Amino acid sequence: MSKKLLTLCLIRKDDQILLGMKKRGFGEGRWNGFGGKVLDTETIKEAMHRELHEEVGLEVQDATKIGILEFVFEHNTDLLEVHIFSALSFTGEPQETEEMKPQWFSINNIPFDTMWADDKYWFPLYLAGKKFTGKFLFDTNGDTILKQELNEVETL
Ligand code: 6OG
Repeated sequence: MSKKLLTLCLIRKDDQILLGMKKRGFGEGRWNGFGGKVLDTETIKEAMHRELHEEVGLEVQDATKIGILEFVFEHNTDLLEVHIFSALSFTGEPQETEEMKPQWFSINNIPFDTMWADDKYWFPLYLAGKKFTGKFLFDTNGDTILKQELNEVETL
């Protein structure tokens, strides 16, 4: 297995959360938080800030790590370790970029049907202010979860 580190940042304002429609590449056609691969030259947190700026033009000051999830796809030797951050304030205006089209969603109306299948399991923990770790095995095309494990944790 070769491990790849990625980031994912979720921004919440009152009862709304900001998601982006991925316009190209991995996860195209799905709503998700903002993030991407951690470069060799940066820390995970630096990558989170860089990706947030590149994908939606925002800066956050108060991001805290809330989860670490591992994803594996059947017949694939990559293990994606995604570090998930939550922020409650930001500066800048959400901007559509080549990669993402941002939109605010009510936390009561999150578009799980057009998101990665794992999200419906861990979003309730995120929205309840909990921290978590988990592992998901997907089928080859990423539509179906074959095996999963999700745990609430005190610290990460
Ligand atoms: P780029 O390839 O665009 O980064 N990501 C996932 N997010 C969720 N919710 N579920 C998954 O299940 C995911 N796999 C990857 C991490 C990809 C972005 O997508 C996230 C990154 O933010 C399989 O550089």
